[in-house]
Amino acid sequence: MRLERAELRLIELRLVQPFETSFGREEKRPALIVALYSEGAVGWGECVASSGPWYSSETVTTAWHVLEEFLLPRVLRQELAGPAALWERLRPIRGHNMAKAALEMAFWDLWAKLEGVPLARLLGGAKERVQSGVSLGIKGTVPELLEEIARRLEEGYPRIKLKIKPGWDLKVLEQVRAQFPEIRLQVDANAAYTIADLPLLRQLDRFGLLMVEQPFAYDDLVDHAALQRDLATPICLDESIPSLNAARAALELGSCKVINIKPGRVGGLSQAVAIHGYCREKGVPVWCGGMLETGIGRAHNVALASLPGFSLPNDISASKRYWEHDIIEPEFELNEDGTISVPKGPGIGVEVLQARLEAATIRMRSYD
Ligand code: OSB
Ligand code: MG
Repeated sequence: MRLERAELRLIELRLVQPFETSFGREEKRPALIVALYSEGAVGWGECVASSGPWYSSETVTTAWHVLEEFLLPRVLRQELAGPAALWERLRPIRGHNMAKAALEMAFWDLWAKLEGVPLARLLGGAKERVQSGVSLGIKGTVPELLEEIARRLEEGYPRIKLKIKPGWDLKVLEQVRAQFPEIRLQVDANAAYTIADLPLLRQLDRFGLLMVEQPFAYDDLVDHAALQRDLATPICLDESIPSLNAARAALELGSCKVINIKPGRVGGLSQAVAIHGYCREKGVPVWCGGMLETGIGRAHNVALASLPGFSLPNDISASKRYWEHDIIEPEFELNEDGTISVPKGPGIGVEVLQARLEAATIRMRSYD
């Protein structure tokens, strides 16, 4: 297949409610959308970088630069035999996984559409529904958090993830557990602690958590291994796993017992599938994380989470948990059994609403 044309588009959408983590608060979500055109079809990808280098070193601006100057020139007008061949052309560029992923995922969607098959099936996924979960940001007060947990449970979310940071941890969890003793609960620190917090982190074992996600630095594996030796609760790594090699190192060192796979963080779906395969061989459960994606990125995540190793609830919530109006149709909805359905149409299986996209666009450029 020959890639005929590409479009980069910077959009911005307002979140229905601000989202606060240990690294900051977001009220609006910028997203870099990639469209690839070939043989009358279009493939869509979404770059999950945010406006600043907080979750990772990438931003929407660095991603645009790397896509325009280095990634697109390596693939436009080229004859590409499939997603593996595309990855071989992107691989020599170091880092910039979110920029690579946006392009790579658009290519997977395009490829699946030209083959006339759902992306989920092309990736090797058989599930018709994926387990949903919801990630709740840091709130101003504990009662506000308790109220939101109650509301999310009422909506049907079968697993709650809480963001924690020093000062918003044990006391909050005590009150959450007092009111909700049985719910499936996990926490995510987004690297807010250090090994000096070991005595505090040991106490997390009291709360019956499914896992504690990324307590230490994004580039640490050694301290995570020390903590995991001391903790009965499984550690899950997110930021510390940018590649298959990092996943291998983490499992060899005993730095975690669970891995959160985000295609954007690892350079795309090929790498995500490779990490899934490695974890499956090792008997390590995985789940798909989220980055407050629009329906485009969400559709990719749903396809990935349909693979068999995604055995834990994913950070894949319904469209309306994030947006008043998503940019795709049909929107993703939560089923009564706490799952999200995998679309059955070709590619990502959802329609991108061009008018919504145009209305949210800040900058657009076409490349051929
Ligand atoms: O660490 O998982 C994270 C959102 C932005 C950046 C990092 C993270 C998150 C989330 C939200 O937890 C998950 C979602 O998209 O629902
Ligand atoms: Mg995380």
